[in-house]
Amino acid sequence: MTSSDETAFDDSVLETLRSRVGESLEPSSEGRGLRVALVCARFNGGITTRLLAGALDALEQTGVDRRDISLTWVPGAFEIPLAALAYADADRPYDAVITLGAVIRGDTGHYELVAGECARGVQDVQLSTRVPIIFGVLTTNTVEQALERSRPDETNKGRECVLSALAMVSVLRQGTLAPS
Ligand code: INI
Repeated sequence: MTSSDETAFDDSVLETLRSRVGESLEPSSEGRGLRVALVCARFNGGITTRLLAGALDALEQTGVDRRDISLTWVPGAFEIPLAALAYADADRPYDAVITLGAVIRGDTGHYELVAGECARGVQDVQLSTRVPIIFGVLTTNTVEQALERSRPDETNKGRECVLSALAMVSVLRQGTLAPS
């Protein structure tokens, strides 16, 4: 979910904040030269393909070359972390992995298990490999909410995930956070 108008980041405060710290590591949305992997669940595919379309549009707009994008389809959200790990610890790891799925409470008795284990697995992979693994798995109460968060516009969760991926790759390459 994106910030609301009331709580969104206000760029005009950045200059002042920069002047009050020794180092300010700030995200970029430049995708040129980056290799990005997408892991997309087939379960609730009517929703996940909308997320994927939003992500692919954003990758193109931010300059990521089509040949630098790899896409893997997995059965459901529960399988996402394993595929993300395979990308993140490959011989030539991807710069970021974007995971896309939809877990809808109404559909399942084991909503908490599927959604919770997917989130835990994604976090485990990024902390153990240091490769940003972006959580683009919708967890909603209804199909309507999932449709709302996968609209083909600026609010599309898949699009938001691409910007998060580029942001994390860029800050992890700067200043104190850059690998020595
Ligand atoms: N997988 C999802 O991606 N979303 C769901 O809502 C869902 N439900 O409702 O159960 C779901 N289940 C499948 C699960 O992710 C695994 O693929 C399956 O359990 C096999 O391991």
